[in-house]
Amino acid sequence: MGVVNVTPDSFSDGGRFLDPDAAVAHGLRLRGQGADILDVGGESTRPGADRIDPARERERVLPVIDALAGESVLVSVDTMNAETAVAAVAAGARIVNDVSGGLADPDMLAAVAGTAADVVLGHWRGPSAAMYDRADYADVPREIAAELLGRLEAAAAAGIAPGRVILDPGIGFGKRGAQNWAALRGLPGLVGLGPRVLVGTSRKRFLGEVLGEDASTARRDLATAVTSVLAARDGAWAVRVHDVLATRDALRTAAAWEAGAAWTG
Ligand code: PMM
Repeated sequence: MGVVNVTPDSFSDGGRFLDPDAAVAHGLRLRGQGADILDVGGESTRPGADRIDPARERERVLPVIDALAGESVLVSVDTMNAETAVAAVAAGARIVNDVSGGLADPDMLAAVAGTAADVVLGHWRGPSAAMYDRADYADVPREIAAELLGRLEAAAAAGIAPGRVILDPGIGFGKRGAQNWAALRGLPGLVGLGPRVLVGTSRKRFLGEVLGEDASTARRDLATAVTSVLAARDGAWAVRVHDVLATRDALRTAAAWEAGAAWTG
């Protein structure tokens, strides 16, 4: 899954693709590099970010989704707003990616249920502006799994069958440093719950902490590729990344390693 952020303020690529044509061109480039899904978002979720007006969010994402879906791209919309989700599906998105797992907008799950879209439910403990206040865990993987199971049940109660759900441990959301590594170590358990699992480590702060805080974005892309390969090895259905080429190369290399003598290219 390649990231297309149509925002002025996302932490690693804010402002680069605010113009719809630039965003579409970027998305098509990512598809050419091997992305199977493009995740289009109009609201930054970086720590401390303020919420934006949903109408402004739709102005940003709908033309980009429309154009990419018109090029037969499988598009997801990264939104916590039910109205934006419904409008995005009408514009051609086939996955609603809600990092809040349907908690930020009480109308989200019912809105998604009324569409044919699949839904990503992320592990989340509160809005970006305050997300670290609730980063208290006795057992990180167990609590993530329990809370995501709760969201899966809420989705089912709203009319979304489990087969339409993709779970996401929400790396960086309400988790500090080592809590993110604990969440990743818990991936096999999360995968064991049944639904597909999506993992997003791309360029996040916890990678910078491992590499040294002054690590360049390019070095975080290398660390992203490594963590994405390990997530895939542990059963992740998809990985969400900014640098598709690096992760695609890493995944191919790992697949050749796995294939051994059966490798055919
Ligand atoms: N991370 C960001 C945004 N959206 N969606 C999912 N499903 N999982 C994530 O980990 C995730 C996400 C972080 O923001 P960015 O777009 O600036 O990288």
